Amino acid sequence: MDRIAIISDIHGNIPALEAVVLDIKNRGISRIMCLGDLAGKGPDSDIAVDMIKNDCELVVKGNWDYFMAEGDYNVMLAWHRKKLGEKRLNYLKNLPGYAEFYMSGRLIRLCHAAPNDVFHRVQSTASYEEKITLFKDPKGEDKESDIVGYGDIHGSYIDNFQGKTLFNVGSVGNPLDITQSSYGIIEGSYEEKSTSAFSISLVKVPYDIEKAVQQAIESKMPDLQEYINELRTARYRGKND
Ligand SMILES: [Mn+2]
Repeated sequence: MDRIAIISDIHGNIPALEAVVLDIKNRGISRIMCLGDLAGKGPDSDIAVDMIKNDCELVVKGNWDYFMAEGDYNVMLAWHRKKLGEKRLNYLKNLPGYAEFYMSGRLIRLCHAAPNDVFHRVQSTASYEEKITLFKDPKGEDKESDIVGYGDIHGSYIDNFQGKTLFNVGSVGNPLDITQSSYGIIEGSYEEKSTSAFSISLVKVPYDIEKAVQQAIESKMPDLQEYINELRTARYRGKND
């Protein structure tokens, strides 16, 4: 059996990333894949990119990674871009949109939001009609996947329907479901096309939120108060909606 940890949405929060990487190592798991949004929102996008580049065997692009590398200029983006520097921005720009492989006889696709679109947001409450579109072949051919894993919405869940399994690993650095870092583990036979047992588990890891808040304050980052509220409450921009 092979075990692979799947992490997403780090958003420059290093205490959260360190807690998750430690939890993964403590379980004896050596393989990590990342579903994007390494950068932006939090104070330390540069360190997040360096750690992910070093620790992960596969990384796909998120909408914030796109904003960083290719989005229109604004003051907030300029602050994060300055921290990232040209080399890391280039790394983010060249990340792939999705990854696919077989595990225990299932074709798995991993992406940030949708395999063909970093901006196509599918909430956990979306209809099956909407969710099923994520399984389509991003190349426009007929190779439907059996399983899709994604990030983007910062809240983890697993859903089974129409013979498919959809899972979201939540967010390491900016969780918006509960105030703990989130990631997933898939277990099965990697690159094996014959069917055997396969599992997905979703892990929640407590981390030092006040340390992350302190680092954000010291960095003098933009949108500071909104970020702090999200870390402390797991509510988007600190509001109930
Ligand atoms: Mn995100």
